[in-house]
Amino acid sequence: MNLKQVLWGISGLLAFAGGSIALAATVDSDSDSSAKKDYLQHCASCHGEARLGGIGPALLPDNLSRTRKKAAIDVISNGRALTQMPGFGALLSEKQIKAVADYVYQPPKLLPKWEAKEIGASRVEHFDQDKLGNKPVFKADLQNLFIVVETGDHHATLLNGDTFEPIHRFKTRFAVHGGPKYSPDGRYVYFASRDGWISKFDIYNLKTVAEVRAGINTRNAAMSFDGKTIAVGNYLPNNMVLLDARDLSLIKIIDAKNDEGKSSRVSAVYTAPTRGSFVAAMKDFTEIWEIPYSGENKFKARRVVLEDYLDDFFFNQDYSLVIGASRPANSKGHQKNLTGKVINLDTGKLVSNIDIKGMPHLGSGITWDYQGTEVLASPNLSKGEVSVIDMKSWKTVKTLKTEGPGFFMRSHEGSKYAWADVFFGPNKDKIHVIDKSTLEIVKTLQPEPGKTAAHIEYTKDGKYALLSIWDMDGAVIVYDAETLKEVKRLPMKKPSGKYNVYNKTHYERGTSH
Ligand code: DHE
Repeated sequence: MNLKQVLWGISGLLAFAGGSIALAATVDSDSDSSAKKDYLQHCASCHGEARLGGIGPALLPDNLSRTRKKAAIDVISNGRALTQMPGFGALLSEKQIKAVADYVYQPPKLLPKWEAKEIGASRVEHFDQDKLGNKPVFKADLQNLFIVVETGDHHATLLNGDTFEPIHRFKTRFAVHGGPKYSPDGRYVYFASRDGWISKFDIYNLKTVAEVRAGINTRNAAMSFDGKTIAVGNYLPNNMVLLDARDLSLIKIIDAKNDEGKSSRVSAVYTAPTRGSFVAAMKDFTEIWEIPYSGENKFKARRVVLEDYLDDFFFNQDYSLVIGASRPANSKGHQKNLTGKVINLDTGKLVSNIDIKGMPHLGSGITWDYQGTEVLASPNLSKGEVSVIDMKSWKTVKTLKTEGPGFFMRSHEGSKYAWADVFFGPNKDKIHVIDKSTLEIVKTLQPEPGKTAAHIEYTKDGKYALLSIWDMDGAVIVYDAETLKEVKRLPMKKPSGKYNVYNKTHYERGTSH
């Protein structure tokens, strides 16, 4: 072990201070540039000397892939509103600020390690869960609660789904992404942040009870059907991390490495409740992996080798098929034109092609019954259309023209409508309402001109649909799902997703799981 490795090891020893982490000193002897000195002097106390994050987010190229350098320079100069990030414009020259930005976009000389030791050291139990009460400290229908993620200032709101009154607002980790996952009884909710933090929140007691950092750059987390295990899919390191849902202690790290020794980023991991397993999508080799969470092969990955890459997918109702957006095996990384494929999850064999071009967002697909068959509707990230596919013949029943590419779709068994947003382009402030029985767009709403309107979630009974106005000065708007009239508007800070306890824990067909 050389000096650098020793120092990386030391940097992984995390000390908790008030729920945030402080990284021990790391020195990279090869680089003593002035930018690095400025970084160590001004940034390291919050972002970690090894740039792995602390009270501020990790500043490694992978973690910054969604932030343009120009925006980063602006944040370093002027600070970030509603966070603890101060501006350094008065302290550092423009040249120094640009050099610090260049520095944080450079890959580190050694890939940071995040193994059992680092995961274990990051874990904290904020409360003794056995000592917390078993009755909610508020009155509401516990099945009709919503968690609303507010990405604007990294908070979440617990919302009463009958009165639409906020019950509690609390801080989350920086940049929570993907759907938070509920325990089967709905008492706990688990959040995953892009920087790898998994936080367990006790809804009954309104407290974050435990946290662990399961990776450095995380995609998402899935909850097992029995509520016992959480699987975390990571880009960095290339692995899946299984955690005990009770205290977030580490069960197992599964390296995403194939037989040839090639390693892959894990695009996403989902639960397949009827199979008692997690299913993970691999970004860098043409495989999907299934990890049973019960039975004799518990936690042993089964590799399903495919012809092409499949990094975003959806399941049929019995979880025997995955319906995915596929990239050819010889393609490199990101590509604009994907094709739809239906794959048998047991054999990895192609069942059917589906006729969707562009970038179908099948992970956001929903299903409903239509004229004696079941159809799947998927938005498209690069084209203004929604595809409706027959799940028996796999033929396209209809392609609906929308006012631009969309991100999310939603419906509910109790509603005759499905909603499709227009997330990208000049019409991002519009949202379409589709009649599920005619497959026609029957209404296009523009709830707040100029501001992105996206992501619907229904109440437990399907009678109301909640929409996000995706803006710092944003809102959650409650619509009567029948009349499509606005019922209430709740101011929120860039609300992204919202998640209804009943719909999620009952795997409602109209929502993501
Ligand atoms: Fe997401 C879910 C991937 C960008 C907001 N997003 C998911 C899931 C995946 C995914 C795999 C399902 C995980 C789950 O819920 O367990 N998202 C990706 C991407 O690959 C992409 C395009 C690029 C990236 O950098 O990751 C991407 N996503 C975004 C955003 O830019 C969004 C709009 C804002 C943000 O928070 O980063 C965004 N993604 C969301 C939301 C969900 C989500 C709100 C949960 C949807 C749900 O209702 O379940």
